[in-house]
Amino acid sequence: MVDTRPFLPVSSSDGSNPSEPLANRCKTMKVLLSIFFGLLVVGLFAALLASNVTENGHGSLASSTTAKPEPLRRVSRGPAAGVSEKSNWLFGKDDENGVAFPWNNSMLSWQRTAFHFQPERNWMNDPNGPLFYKGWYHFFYQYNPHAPVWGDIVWGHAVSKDLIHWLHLPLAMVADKTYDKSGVWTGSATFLPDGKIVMLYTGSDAEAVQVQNLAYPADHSDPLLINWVKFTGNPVLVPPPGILSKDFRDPTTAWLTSEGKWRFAIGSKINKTGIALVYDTKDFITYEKLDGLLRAVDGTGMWECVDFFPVSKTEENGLDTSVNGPDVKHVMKVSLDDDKNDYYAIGTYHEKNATFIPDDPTIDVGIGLRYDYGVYYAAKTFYDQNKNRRVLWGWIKESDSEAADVKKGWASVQSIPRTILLDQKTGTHLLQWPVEEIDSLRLNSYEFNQVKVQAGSVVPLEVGPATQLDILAEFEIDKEALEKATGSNVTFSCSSSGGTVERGALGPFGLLVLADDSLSEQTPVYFYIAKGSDGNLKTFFCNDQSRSSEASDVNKQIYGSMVPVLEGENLSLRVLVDHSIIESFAQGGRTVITSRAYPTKAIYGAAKLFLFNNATEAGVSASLRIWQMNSAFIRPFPNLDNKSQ
Ligand code: DQQ
Repeated sequence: MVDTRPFLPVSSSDGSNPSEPLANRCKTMKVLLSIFFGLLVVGLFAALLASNVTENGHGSLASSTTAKPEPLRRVSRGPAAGVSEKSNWLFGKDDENGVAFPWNNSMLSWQRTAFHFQPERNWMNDPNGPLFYKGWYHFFYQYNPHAPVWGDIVWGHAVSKDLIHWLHLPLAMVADKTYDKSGVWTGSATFLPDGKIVMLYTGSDAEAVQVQNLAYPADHSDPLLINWVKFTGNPVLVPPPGILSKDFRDPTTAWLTSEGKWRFAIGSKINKTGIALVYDTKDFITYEKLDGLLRAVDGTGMWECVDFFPVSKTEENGLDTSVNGPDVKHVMKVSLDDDKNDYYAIGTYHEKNATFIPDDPTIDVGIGLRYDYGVYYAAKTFYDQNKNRRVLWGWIKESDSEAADVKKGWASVQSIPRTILLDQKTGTHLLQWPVEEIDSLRLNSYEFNQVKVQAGSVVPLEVGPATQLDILAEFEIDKEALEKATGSNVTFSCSSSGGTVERGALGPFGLLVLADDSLSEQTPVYFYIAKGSDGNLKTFFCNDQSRSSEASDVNKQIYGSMVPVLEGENLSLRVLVDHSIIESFAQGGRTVITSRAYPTKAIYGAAKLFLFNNATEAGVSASLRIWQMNSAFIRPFPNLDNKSQ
């Protein structure tokens, strides 16, 4: 079941004949290899001649390839297989026959991240079954070993001692059984009281019916958990009556009931209502479907990757998934297949009837708050018993074209793992923050104190190349201007209020990241304060991608939402810039936005950082600490053959 050669080239299914004698196949292979390498050398030489890409002293592109624009071709296979579109295809209404920007190798290689988790090549999507075991953090993920587009999904696997420096391991599970022949899809891990692990995952079976399967480590004494066994009684669950065969997926981590049974949820829908089905089991072999639903919300469509966990009302640490009681709130998260965003609600779990009731039904799960207002999907948490915290992983997909992904040879990254806590000050929001281990990548730092940024100005921040940064910033806004500004009842929203070019009395102001000297490319990460006609202030946190790239075939949405700012708090920001990813956290992580930016000029040494203030009235003063960030050198696990197996 386990493929120990995940990163070797894989031949297509029609390319080999299993009945051919081995010696013949070896001979054919040698001939093919000689032809292949011959062609490769000629090809590389031709590519070198054609590319002619150099960098000048400042690292900016001196010249570039001018490959002819190509029509974009759609290859995604998600919808036919029973999940919706997985790649980014549409950028505008008429892009069905759109034309690709002539990306050159230099631009494309710059996009690869340095300290975010990515496989060496090909496609990745959802995080699966994260856990800590015998000194290692384990990360499994949806992976296509054959191409940089979604399809042929199996489980990739990597380990790390610190959630940052990852080492790739062989694939954990491949699609080798009837019950997962069309794909080994998303699943979650549960620790049993004796320390053993069970993994429940969705298989898309030979007929593309979604079923639930059980797997477990072949050898619990192996800290690397390299080999996995699929239970002989699989599938353990099939779609129940009333649920369509392609609407039954992504089991959660199980939690214990007070009767000692395990309980978990599975996402589904009935017509347009998103629902979470609930099952109890004593042994993960036989299961009882409960009559009620954990939650159902009209109009939200299919719920993917449901997550359900407790957060403490009183302490700053994470809680094991089975914890409940008066000092605990519960968080329910659903990934909405219809709009590809992760929504959460905070509320109460009622064990007796297995339901979740949100504190505020107007911001119920799927219609209220989001983990992240940018590119972030299919997130999953786990309780890290090593550091007594709950850690959140999320899939950050590409927002360029599939055609560009095929050229790059890879698609998608994972967010920096984030600790996740209840914000005890507001009680209404969660706080997400990059795990503390990321600080180990900090190199030289730059400090700027009380930098005055007048209304309508831009201030450069000299920090060297600005493609791998950790930025902490605080802004103070001119108090007099705050008081003087006239209120209005015009409603502001990041996505529809024109981005940073729309000026208000009290904003926008913040940072321009991945900007070139002339600011022809820039991605503003900013605050906007709106004063209502009642005199009340509302703060918004936004990310404007509209000028992030001169390329036409990338998504240029403006993202963001409201962020609560409490009495006495300064406006604060943390931004992680890692090549084509910008993860930004406002007010300690109450509102978070992840953007993908694909600049064509603001890359390598030409990527710069600026402060800006485009308000018409208020000046701001900014204090910052900025670190250059090291690479995490994510690579294959060394000398694996000598390790456990
Ligand atoms: N990805 C998996 C499904 C899940 C979806 C397939 C969410 O299990 O519903 O790759 O991105």
